[in-house]
Amino acid sequence: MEFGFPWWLRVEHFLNIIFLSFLVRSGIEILGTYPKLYRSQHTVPGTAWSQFTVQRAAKHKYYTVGGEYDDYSPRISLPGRGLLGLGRYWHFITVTGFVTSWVIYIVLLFGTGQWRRYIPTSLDTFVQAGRDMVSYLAFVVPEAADGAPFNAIQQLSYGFVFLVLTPLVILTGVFQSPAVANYFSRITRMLGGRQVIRTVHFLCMIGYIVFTVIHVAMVILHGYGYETSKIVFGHTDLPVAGGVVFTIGLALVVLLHVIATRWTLAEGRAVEKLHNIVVRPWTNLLYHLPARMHYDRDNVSGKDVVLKNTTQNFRGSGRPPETPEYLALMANGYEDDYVLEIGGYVERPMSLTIRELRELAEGHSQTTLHHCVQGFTSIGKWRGISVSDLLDLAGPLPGATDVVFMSFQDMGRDDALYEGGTYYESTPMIEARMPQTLIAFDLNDEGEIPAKNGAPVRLRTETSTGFRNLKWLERIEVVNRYDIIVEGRGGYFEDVDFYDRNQLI
Ligand SMILES: Nc1nc2c(c(=O)[nH]1)N[C@H]1C(S)=C(S)[C@@H](COP(=O)(O)O)O[C@H]1N2
Ligand SMILES: [Mo]
Repeated sequence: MEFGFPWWLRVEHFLNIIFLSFLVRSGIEILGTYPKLYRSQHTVPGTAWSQFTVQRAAKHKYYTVGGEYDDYSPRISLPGRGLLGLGRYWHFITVTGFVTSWVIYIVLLFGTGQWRRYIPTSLDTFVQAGRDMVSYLAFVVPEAADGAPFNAIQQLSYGFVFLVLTPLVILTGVFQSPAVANYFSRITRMLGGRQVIRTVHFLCMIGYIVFTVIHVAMVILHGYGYETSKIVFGHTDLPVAGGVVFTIGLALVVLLHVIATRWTLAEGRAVEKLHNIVVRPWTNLLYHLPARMHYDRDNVSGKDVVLKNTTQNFRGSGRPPETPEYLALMANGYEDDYVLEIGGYVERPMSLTIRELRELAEGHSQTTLHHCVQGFTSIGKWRGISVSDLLDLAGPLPGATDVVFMSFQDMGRDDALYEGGTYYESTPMIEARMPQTLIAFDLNDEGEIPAKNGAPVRLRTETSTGFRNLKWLERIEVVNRYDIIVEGRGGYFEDVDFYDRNQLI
């Protein structure tokens, strides 16, 4: 068979330079907001196996996570400056292209028989790769085997990148989604759990970077013009033109990065629109994966026995409300004073005390993993009543589309890190009706939820990232449209920052 360099392989090569560089830069932005890697699902401070930050300790004993952000220069990460939401938008926009083109590539590879260029058909390839290595170490460029496009080492390393590293990075990427991880619970366990998956995803990035460095060194060693002529024109006849065209191509990729970075820093909402067009069609499918994973808090895995006080170790994000009203509620014991109002587009508006909530819940609990969008996780056992049961009691009117949750907390007032007004969140009906969408009033059988984790009552949406799990819940309102509330994006962080409430990943 004639291998050569068919046009689709050359196009794929160029696209991959764009995709991988965008994925790495936006990936660094995401990692930077929580630059620590863990083995255990409880990301207890001090137990990271690796960290990429100079900040040693959290700034506050409980409200740790906001202060653990690192922001990098826009020259390094996309878009830089710790803009996690926008980094995620780019990561998912690029992923859409990267995965599509990889699937097409694999189909063409196997459809045309070109897979033989990567997959060794005999053990001799491995033996030959050993000889090639010795040859490289003596600074002699090893020859390609008869009829093959590359030597044995190249064959094996390219094959590894396309057929091992890429499927692995896609798999571990998909399982970053709480919706996927909670639905395919067996696979999540098999892969070692959320933090191991996050670590492997990171190591895949290191794999791509190491591969790229060696690959570029090899291209230079083999002859820049000769190699680029192959990947530009499909043959070795035009080494000068090949070198020039390829170098211009690389310069255009750099220019694309500069434009994308500046555009993102200046026009975040425009990037959000692009994201909504490209990414939402597939992230919306995640609404069809109801969470069903149950963790066992006492027997999560051998590594998790470091835990002494699980509730204290449950990470906290955001500061509790500081109004006299909320403080009085906490001081007086909210058992009697707190009432949860459920109203809006319902037949029977109602208010429920904690005691009533507890009776209606009939001891129901769920033990789940909290996935903060920054990357930390904590396992907690939540007692509460499902939103679906509450909706059945209140009776949504025909045409009700969303459920809005409002907090006692005003971010501008209560948290020096933020601006804006009341913290709120909304869920489309399909998510509100999921079995693990819960109104919780008890964490880890302690009889209550600690103030830092949302006392007295909070929302749990287990298919989604942490920011949507509203704490310090004051009121629930069923609505027939959410796009006329505040900025119309469905939640506090959606309005003031660049987060997508429909992005269950
Ligand atoms: N009212 C309110 N709810 C909130 C937040 C907040 O700042 N205010 N932070 C969110 C974020 S970003 C996360 S990760 C979780 C954290 O929950 P925890 O503090 O119990 O870990 O709460 C979410 N709910
Ligand atoms: Mo978060």
